[in-house]
Amino acid sequence: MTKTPEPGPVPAAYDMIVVSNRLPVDYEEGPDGSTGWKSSPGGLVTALEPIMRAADGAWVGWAGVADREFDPFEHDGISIIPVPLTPDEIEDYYEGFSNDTLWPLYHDVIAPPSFHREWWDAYVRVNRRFAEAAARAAAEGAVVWVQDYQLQLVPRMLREQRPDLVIGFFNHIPFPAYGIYSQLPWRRQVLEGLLGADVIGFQRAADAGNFSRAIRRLFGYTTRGSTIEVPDPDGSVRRVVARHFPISIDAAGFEEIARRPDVQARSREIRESLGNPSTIMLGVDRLDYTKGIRHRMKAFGELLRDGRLSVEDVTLVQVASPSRERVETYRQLRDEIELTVGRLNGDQSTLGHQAIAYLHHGYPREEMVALYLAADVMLVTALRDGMNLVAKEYVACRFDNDGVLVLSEFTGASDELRQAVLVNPHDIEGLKDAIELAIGMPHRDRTRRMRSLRKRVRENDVANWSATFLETLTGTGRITPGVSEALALSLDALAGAERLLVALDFDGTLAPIVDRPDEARATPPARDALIRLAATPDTRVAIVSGRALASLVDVADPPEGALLSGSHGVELQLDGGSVTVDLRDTEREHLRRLTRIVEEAAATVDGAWVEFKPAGVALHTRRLSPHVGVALQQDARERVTRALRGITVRAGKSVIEFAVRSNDKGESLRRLRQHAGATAVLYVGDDVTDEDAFAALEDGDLGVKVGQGKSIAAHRVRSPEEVAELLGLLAERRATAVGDPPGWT
Ligand code: GDG
Repeated sequence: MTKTPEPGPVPAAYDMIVVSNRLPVDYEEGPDGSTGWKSSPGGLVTALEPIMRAADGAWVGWAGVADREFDPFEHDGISIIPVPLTPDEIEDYYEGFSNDTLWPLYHDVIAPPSFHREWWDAYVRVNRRFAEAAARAAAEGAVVWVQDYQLQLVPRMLREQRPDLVIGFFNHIPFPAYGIYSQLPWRRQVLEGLLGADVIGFQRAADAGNFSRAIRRLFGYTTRGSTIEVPDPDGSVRRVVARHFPISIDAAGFEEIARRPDVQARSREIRESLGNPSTIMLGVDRLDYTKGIRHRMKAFGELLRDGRLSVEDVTLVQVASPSRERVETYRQLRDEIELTVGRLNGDQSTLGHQAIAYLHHGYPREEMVALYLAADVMLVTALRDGMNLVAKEYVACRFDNDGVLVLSEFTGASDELRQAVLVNPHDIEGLKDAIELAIGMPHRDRTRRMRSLRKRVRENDVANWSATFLETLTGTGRITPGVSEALALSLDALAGAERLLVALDFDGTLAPIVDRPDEARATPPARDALIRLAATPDTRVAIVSGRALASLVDVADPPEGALLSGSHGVELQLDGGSVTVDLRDTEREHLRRLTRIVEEAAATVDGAWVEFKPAGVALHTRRLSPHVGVALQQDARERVTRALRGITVRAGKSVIEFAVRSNDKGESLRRLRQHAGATAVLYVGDDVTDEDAFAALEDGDLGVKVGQGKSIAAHRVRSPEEVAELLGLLAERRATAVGDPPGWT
């Protein structure tokens, strides 16, 4: 325990803030009256610590004790900002609304949720307090990452107070299907609260899907793939990303503990103290009705009763760590479980062998790891679980590649850990068979499965989880060089599509950016791959550019049969020739005036030039120094908005475009998809204007952003050279998937 710190000089403004119900430190009072703060190291803290330190971050949360106000302080290099709660608020907001309304509701009403208006009032009040604390602490443009179901109203409250912030939210528990969610009397308010975020993260794709469906049902907002279009009060549309980011653990940290000789010795000691059974089965859970503890005991009890297992050979160790003991449902659950354990042990144990070793305690992490190492079979039989980290921890500890994981299909972890023995815990017969299978599994099969599970857990560890989330949120981060493994997997899936559309931006994507736009050319390998793709059956290639169509044709030298979209979709060249949008008389007049205004602005600075397009003009500033360019763009924007109404303005890289028609690359991509009759689409782009196209992607499509910058695309590569690599891979795999066309191998 560290001493209670003096309220020290804490910087007033932070660039990165995490907001969660509980702080990463607990306030503790020792028996001798001493007080202090103790780290409560969880996966989240481990993942965020380095990021928080580097970003000079602060953590906003409750200290775990009632009615105590603490000043902000530093703990292990992280600034801590405690938020107080009164005993009534703990009862109504935390134990009530969070743990007796939302928790059971979001876990598919395994237990009946209670709905009380005074609980809701407390939830709103406490959420506001958290939002205000974060708003006070955040620097201009800071990133605020809100955690979990206790704080779903914070994103919107925060955005209202501080529209400058970048706000993320991660939901650690499932998000239920609409039929269940809609029971919540405050269903609209909660969704509105969440939509205040820029990125809303879920554990599974199915959770994100349920969330988007609820948004469509209750608000009728358009959703495209992982993007939700939220109309803002000023008439503009804000894009919110709702996607899955499966959380994980500090895999290397767990393995390190598991390799310690003292921990291994302890694991042998555990085995001996249980009477050296040939099989130790283990369950580790918070004592919670979602975890399926009763189901696993029932299955085990029946296997013993029917003589399929014997207590001489098999022992079940059940760690049930105390949880939410003031909530009535949890008290009842504890009674029921303890009754079951008592009966089962009474019926089945012998003097020398206990059927179940039941432990209602919390243990240090080392002890947990020793238990994982001792367990031949790990039982995770949750009825509903956002992820279940215990499953991943077991795998991470088994550096000996041994041990069998029995895993419920109703955990988020089962989406990734496919080599576990997957079970439906409601099917007791199936569960019994799975337990028998696990106990009797030959060594070779165990090793093969465990190796593959370990690879998965190593690849997606918690650092990867937080980096991926924050990258999506802020658009910055390290991009894996080349085509990442995840992207290669997605390309594989795409290559099998029935009819594929491969659509790409040109400048900065197929072609490196150059000073003179008429000199831009696709890299030779990219062009080669495009030609091969265009010649593959059921595959269409499209180039989607902001350039005027004529200029695009000149520089892109598109392959035979390619579809083209120029001027952000105002001009399309499909199979039957070129289609240019006809302008109405008023639009023509607007275009004439717009052109004059922008030319006048451009004439004030040497090196700027104007590009004429069918429905607009573009002012290029790439030959100017950045600050002169930005000032000129600003000047042009002001001149245009003073003189004309209804003009669409798009800022790109060293270019600002004004159009009298509001077409964008998203609309263009939808036209192209329809024209090609595509069942799946790949879109690759580097510019902000490509975000409209990413937003138009649907489930099963693939978006790849080139380079840094905020993006809703699911994947990234670094440069046009890597785009070429990606296209080469796709061309190869597509050819294999549909069969090589005649004429080339
Ligand atoms: C929620 C979601 C999601 C348990 N007993 C002891 C102990 N533990 C540790 C485990 C594990 C953690 O607690 C439990 O995490 P789970 O993921 O299994 O479950 P929840 O607590 O319900 O967590 C869940 C998670 O959030 C993260 O997003 O996966 O779905 O419900 O790390 O090892 N640790 C120690 N002693 C114990 O006695 N040291």
